[in-house]
Amino acid sequence: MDQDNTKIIPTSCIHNCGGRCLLKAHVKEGILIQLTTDDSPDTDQFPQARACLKGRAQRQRLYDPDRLKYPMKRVGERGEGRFNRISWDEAFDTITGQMQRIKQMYGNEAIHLLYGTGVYGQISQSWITPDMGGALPRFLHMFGGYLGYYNTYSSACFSYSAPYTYGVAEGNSPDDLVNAKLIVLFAENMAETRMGGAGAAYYLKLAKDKGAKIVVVDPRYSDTASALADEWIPIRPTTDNALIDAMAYVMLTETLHDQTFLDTYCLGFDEEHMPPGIPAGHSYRSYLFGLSDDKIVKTPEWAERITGIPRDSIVRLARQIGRTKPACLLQGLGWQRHAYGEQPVRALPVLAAMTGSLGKKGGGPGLRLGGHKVPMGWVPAGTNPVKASISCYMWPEAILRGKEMTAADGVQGAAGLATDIKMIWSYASNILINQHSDCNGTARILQDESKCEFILVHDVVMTPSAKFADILLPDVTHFEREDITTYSSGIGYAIYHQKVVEPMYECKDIYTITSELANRLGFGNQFTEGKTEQDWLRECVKAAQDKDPRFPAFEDFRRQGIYKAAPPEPVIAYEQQIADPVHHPFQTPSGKIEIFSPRLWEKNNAREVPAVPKYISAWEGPDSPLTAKYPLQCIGYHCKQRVHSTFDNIPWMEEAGKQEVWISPGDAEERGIMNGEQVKVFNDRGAMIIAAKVTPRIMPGVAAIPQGAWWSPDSQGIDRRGNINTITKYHPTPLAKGNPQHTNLVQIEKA
Ligand SMILES: Nc1nc2c(c(=O)[nH]1)N[C@H]1C(S)=C(S)[C@@H](COP(=O)(O)OP(=O)(O)OC[C@H]3O[C@@H](n4cnc5c(=O)[nH]c(N)nc54)[C@H](O)[C@@H]3O)O[C@H]1N2
Ligand SMILES: Nc1nc2c(c(=O)[nH]1)N[C@H]1C(S)=C(S)[C@@H](COP(=O)(O)OP(=O)(O)OC[C@H]3O[C@@H](n4cnc5c(=O)[nH]c(N)nc54)[C@H](O)[C@@H]3O)O[C@H]1N2
Ligand code: SF4
Ligand SMILES: [Mo]
Repeated sequence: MDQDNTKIIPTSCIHNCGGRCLLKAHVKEGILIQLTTDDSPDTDQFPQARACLKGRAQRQRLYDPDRLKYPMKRVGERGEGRFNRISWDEAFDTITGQMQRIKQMYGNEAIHLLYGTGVYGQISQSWITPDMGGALPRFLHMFGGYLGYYNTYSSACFSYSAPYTYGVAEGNSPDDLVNAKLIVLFAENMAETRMGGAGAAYYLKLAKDKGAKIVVVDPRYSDTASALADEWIPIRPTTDNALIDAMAYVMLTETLHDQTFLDTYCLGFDEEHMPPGIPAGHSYRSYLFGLSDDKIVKTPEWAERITGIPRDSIVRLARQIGRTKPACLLQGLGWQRHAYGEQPVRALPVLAAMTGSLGKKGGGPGLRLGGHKVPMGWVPAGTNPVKASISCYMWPEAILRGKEMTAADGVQGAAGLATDIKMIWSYASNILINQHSDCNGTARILQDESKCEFILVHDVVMTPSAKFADILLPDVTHFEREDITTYSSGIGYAIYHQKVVEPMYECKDIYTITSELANRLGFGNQFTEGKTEQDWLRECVKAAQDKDPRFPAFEDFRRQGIYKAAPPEPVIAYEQQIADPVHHPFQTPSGKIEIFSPRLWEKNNAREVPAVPKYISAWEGPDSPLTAKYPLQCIGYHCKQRVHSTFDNIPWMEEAGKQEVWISPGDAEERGIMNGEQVKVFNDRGAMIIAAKVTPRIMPGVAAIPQGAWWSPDSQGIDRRGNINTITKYHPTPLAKGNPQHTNLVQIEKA
């Protein structure tokens, strides 16, 4: 407390940005008057958990006059956004009534907990996986369960296909970047996607200071490329496999590869190392040299035609990688949010293996960065009595035709679904309309009340998804409750966020809501065990202390707000497997790095799910017949001004990054478009009006829109804010059933 009665209370920022940053709330007379951030010494080992622009703007969210203030029920058509105020009593009665009715009529499997990533915390977590806990899954499990999901919108193709190569996906931790001589980033824009002070972008900067060469392969001259790269290689979206194939071809023909490494650790690189029973011509090498079905030799000239990258650049990059051993080849998630997003994920590891870069400092397996972990307990959720789950992306299909869905549609845990989805619980999620593909198509599904009969939304503001609620509940922000958060990509920090102001308006947090619902449903005591939020948090810390004896006492942790677990050394992925392959095989069936995957071979779908990673021409890719009508490839990207859709309603953020479509000068000139002019971006699925950013920072033939803008259709159905999901397609990827939201063809014209 300083002399003018201002208290400084540690808190955090809690959204899904891959970071986790410390905030310090300056509170005077119950009002949060200022936010500052981590000012402890900034060292390589313990970088400050400094907040980015968004964390520092959190007061704008807390005191946003448009916050939801009381429970409401829908009075207009679904999606229209007309609501009446109701009491909490009525809200609770309606929810328990609907839950019981739906359970009785259709069974618990008809209740779907929607993917949503707005809140991270050991009590209030919104993104739920079976190994996590939290109040919401605990409550739903006790009610008899719900239809859950696997996959994420983030990394469906990555997480699903990397294990086919490696068994378990690992990566070197970000603090190892400083040991690298050459870092090649594919579809990885960490300057925007890992922005916190303790994030990967910080280590990339340290690596550059130490002399690492940095190359960025991206259709856009991203912030990472502009701030840190020595070279930018623009590429047509969906074509990275062709680039990688041609580089592998160059390395082989110039003998730049490490044959001993391949012979020792890999399955299926060449015909000499194939699993038994596979006919000749199916190794990766045969594919490169035109000895497999397509008969095409994967030369740099071939790749130039597909990728748009000049032949000489391909050869130069291949030599640079081949001559720098180890090389740090890193993938972001941008290239796997595509039509055949499974393929590049498994292709880059081939180059990593060819250069023998695995298991070494300054190298890596060609996957994503890994990280240091910090132990922490959860509010225990128990297990879900409903065993079936769907890919998180396929819920609209499960509303329309759930009963028909089987393993072929990606249903896991059961042969098929017993019912269509009849109720959606959407907590801290804008997936319902904004973040899922094809807003117009999704709206049509949701508008039909005979399909999904009840939609519950719990958020802090009237988002586009909130407008589709039948019952809309106002949440507190994390400043108005207590929790602990640990999730961060890279560095192992745990952060305690204290309640810094009292709950505003009639807002209620998820623990209070689920406790009250449990009471009314008759299992209140079992649910709460008589514990307050803080009691649960003490148990979470106790679990952490059991695993890490240095974890501070609860009161100290709460007062300090942050615990920085000491990372002794960088994590080096597959270090043991490389050092001692006999005792530490890879966790694949063969124990090898499966460049050729027998498990994929058995899928018997060589065109869309090949056993070795291949270039597959995308359904809305650069050589699709649809380019005649819609000639531009339109990708989205994750931008610094928002975390997805969170912060889109905060005007300050528009000053940091505008909502505009990137278009190259040539494409703009052809269409008579000037920088800053309003343009129409459209295809058969929808249209939006948005400002044009005419810039050489994007590859000709490609357009890019920052994802996450709030879908705002006018009376004609034309989106006026520029939500890229107006034009994205619902089309699950063949293997992972993931979201190909960066694969879209559009036309752009003057508005
Ligand atoms: N076209 C396209 N679509 C995409 C992507 C893309 O690249 N392109 N990216 C995808 C990815 S990777 C992801 S992870 C998803 C993310 O999609 P979502 O998980 O929906 O993420 P957000 O848009 O941030 O929405 C989170 C919601 O939480 C709310 N929220 C924030 N704080 C609180 C709180 O304290 N309490 C409550 N109750 N609510 C809160 C916000 O208002 C917002 O409505 O989007 C996916 N959609
Ligand atoms: N500030 C901020 N940070 C975030 C988020 C956010 O919304 N805002 N979201 C967080 C979440 S949940 C996630 S999942 C991650 C997402 O992280 P990513 O998925 O890695 O982010 P994207 O911006 O979708 O893609 C990264 C880059 O890939 C490029 N790209 C797109 N298609 C291709 C392609 O075909 N080939 C190549 N080579 N490049 C391509 C894009 O131009 C972009 O620069 O970010 C996290 N961090
Ligand atoms: S990097 Fe992420 S957690 Fe950190 S302040 Fe920014 S938005 Fe919040
Ligand atoms: Mo994500």
